[in-house]
Amino acid sequence: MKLVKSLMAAATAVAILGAAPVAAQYKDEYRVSTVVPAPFPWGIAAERWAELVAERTDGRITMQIYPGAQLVQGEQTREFTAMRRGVIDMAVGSTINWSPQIAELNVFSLPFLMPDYEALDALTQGPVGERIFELIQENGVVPLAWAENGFREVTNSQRPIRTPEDMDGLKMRVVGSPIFNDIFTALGANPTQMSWADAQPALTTGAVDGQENPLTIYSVLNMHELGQTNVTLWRYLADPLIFAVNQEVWDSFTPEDQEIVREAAIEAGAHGIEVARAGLTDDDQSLIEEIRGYGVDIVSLTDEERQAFIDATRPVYEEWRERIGAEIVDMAEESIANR
Ligand code: X2X
Repeated sequence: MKLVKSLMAAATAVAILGAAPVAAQYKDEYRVSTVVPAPFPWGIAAERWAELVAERTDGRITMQIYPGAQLVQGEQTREFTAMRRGVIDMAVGSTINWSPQIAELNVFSLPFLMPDYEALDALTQGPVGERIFELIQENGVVPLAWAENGFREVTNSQRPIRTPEDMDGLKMRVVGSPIFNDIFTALGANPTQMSWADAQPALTTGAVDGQENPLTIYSVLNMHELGQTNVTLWRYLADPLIFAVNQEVWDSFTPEDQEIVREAAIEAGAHGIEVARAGLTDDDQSLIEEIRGYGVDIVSLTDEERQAFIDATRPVYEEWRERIGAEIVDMAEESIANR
């Protein structure tokens, strides 16, 4: 009898509410994927996002961070697909790691396209960023905000690198987009693609001579203790990070909560960018000085020296212009020229 009564009450409620959407059940926990945890700036950005959301939703939305791309067994280039399918609810992911699914994301990996932070901002905050967000949305994932891994500098255990010839034969760990293989092959090095999980033991054992990553990654990992005592500041490319949510998860949130999650991502992204750039700007080189203090040989290239690297990688740039899509590359070049 009780059951019948409550069924009737439910039926009445449905009748009264008509077609109004019934609030979907929220999950106890939303799984957020990253590659590196705090205190890397990437992990700090993800944590800030989770904290702000927990605070502002009074705990309705609890986000748990899973670093090391562990939700895809460390295979960071599968992160985007897993998020699309709902294996991952949310992510703060690198454009490099999502580029196997969305070729246009390789625009950030075109060698020597972005000479400085203003150029990077001109892309993420301009029409290129808008187009990238549209593409992510078309692929079934909701993009919310940008953060930053950073300009990727080249390091190795063998010798200082000042010219492309200095890279000859160096065994380099590279990340999972084929453009990296092409760049390092063009420079005469011997690149091997590896996940971040595999890269760390490879550096520790000396299975590879070198790698490329932002100096924040270098410094948190104390790479100078892993023999990476030669650093060349060449600013050949930078990988932004994107905050995103699986479409079904997004649709299950009330509009009010959607706004909270988006706003929190934007604020966490701004904070993440600040942390990612600290000590690496023209006015504040303190992180570079700290690394030099460990006895690391840090090479800054003159414009002429940098030009030799630009020339050596130009064929790769031109080949990838077509693979990425000439339209978005043109748009990027224009945004940078007008920055
Ligand atoms: O694997 C890397 O080098 C890292 C941590 O920078 C990325 O995930 C792109």
